[in-house]
Order: sequence, then C-alpha cells, then structure tokens
Amino acid sequence: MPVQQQGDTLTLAHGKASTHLYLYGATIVSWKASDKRHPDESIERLFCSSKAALDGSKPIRGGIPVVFPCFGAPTHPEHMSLAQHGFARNSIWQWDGKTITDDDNSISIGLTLEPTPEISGKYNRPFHLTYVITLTDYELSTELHVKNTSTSSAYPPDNLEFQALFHNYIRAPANQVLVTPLKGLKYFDKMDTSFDGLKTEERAGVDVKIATDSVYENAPGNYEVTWPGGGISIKTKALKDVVIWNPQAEAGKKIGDMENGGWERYVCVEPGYVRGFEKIEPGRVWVGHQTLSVIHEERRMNL
Ligand code: TA6
Repeated sequence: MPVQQQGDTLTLAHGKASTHLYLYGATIVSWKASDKRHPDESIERLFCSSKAALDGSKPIRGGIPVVFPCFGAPTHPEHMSLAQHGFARNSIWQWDGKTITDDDNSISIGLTLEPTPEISGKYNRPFHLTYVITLTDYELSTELHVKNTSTSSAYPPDNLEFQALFHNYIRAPANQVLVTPLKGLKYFDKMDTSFDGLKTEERAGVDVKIATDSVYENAPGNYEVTWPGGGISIKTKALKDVVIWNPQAEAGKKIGDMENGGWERYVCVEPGYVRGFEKIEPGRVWVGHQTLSVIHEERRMNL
C-alpha cells in the first residue's frame, strides 16, 4: 500500500522514499529520501525533536508545521484571538482515503481543513484549506490551497486576508549551513529588539552560527541550503518571503519541547507570505507551493 494509515498518522511510500505525517496540524514529521549517488540508502531529511508532543496537546516541534492564517503573534484585527502561527498547525485535518496520484513518478494525497466550532470561536471567517503532499524519488512537495468561501457579493469585496508559511525544519549541521541567495534583500531582524526597521543582507551565504530569526521580504523564491558534502534545494511559487530561524544554545535550551542540542541538527528555512497580508476575493483560491529536493551528495550527513 502506497499510503498507510495508522491511527491519526499517514505514511506515504514511493520507491525508496517515504514521508510520515500527523493529521494533527497536517504536520509532516519525516521525509526519507536517497540521492542519485546513494540510490539504495534513504536518510532522514527533516528534523523533529525527540521531545515533540505527538498527542495533539501542542504544535509539533519539527518537520513541516503549516502556518495559517497568521505568522508569529497576530497583528491583523481578524486574527487577534488566535495563537502564534495560527490554527492550521494544531487543528485536525481530514483525509478522504484517496490518492491524487500513485504512479511511477509520484504519490500524492490531499488533506482538508474547514471551520470547526473550535476554530470559528476564535476566527469567524469562511474558508476551505486543501494541503497537497507529493512524494517522488528525490523530492517532497507541499501545496496549500486557500479558498475564500464567502458568498457575499457586497462591495468592497469580502476579502480573506491571511498569511501562510511552511515552517520547514531542514535536518542539517546547523553550524556549517549556508542559505543562498539572500544577498541584497531587505529583512526584519527579530533578534535585534533595539532596531525596528529593515536591514539589508550583505552576505552571499547566510549562516546561523549565532541565534538567527530573520524575515526576508520579496525574496527570489528559490533557495539552496548547503553544507559540506550535501544540501537541499527549495523551489516555491507564490511565497514572496522567507524566514531563516535557528535559536542556538542559549534560546534553544529554553524551548520546552526542544531536545538537548537539537538546534545543532536543523535550520529552519521557511518560505511564506508573511510581510503584509495576501488577499483573496469571495470564491477565489490562492495556491502557495514548495518543492524540497535532495542535492546529490558527495558525503552523507551524520546527525
Ligand atoms: O519562524 C520563526 C519563528 O517565528 C521564531 O520567531 C520562533 O519563535 C519560531 O518561529 C518557533 O515558534 P513556535 O511558536 O513554534 O515556538
């Protein structure tokens, strides 16, 4: 079976590749893939903390949490009752038991989320989300479809205003990682509380050797996350911003569900629409997409 359901988790398999996810938050917690130089040996490409809560009591610390409809603490008037990063990552999504594709090239499924009484109590907007997950030999794609299901024909239009982001925890030797190409971009430095404006990135390759929490605006959409011997590339559509986050030891030790030393084993590279708000009119659908690809490795990671 290319998709196996066990309780509230799903595992998709395609050749040597596999991915494992929770319906809670539609959170992918594992992606195993080989590379062309080591075709018989799949290794883990995502980081998930061994202390992550997997019982639905809080968002999962690792993998690919889905951030919607607000990034960080809410700032939009319609989001003010929501928790940091919104409700998509801690709501239970539905799977219809079907595959979208299941052939020689890929396996793909779609999960959905609609307003529940719990969501509507805090967020009184009509919406429909579909999350499409596609696995190929060397790639994992995620795609968030956001539909404004309002039927209002009022003017001005009853727009749905939101932010969305894929909070990728890429398994990587954090102290050797470089993220490119970010040079020349404006970014908001969440670590520098003394400065409220935008900085300009001067580095050709961005590292996370010190605690980093940077929100880059109007970024190119395609990135490489590399370390000596390997890496992951990320290609996106409709996600104009990208966040680079690693807390390093001092802040990392204060994260209750972070395993000891976990910050040494990942870098978060998070494509999203998070500076300002995306707006869609009633009946319209917005689609944000990313594809993570293994860069064929000279050396295997040992993390
Ligand atoms: O995306 C980066 C960030 O917003 C950081 O500021 C950091 O707090 C991180 O997300 C984790 O947030 P969480 O709510 O999962 O603890």
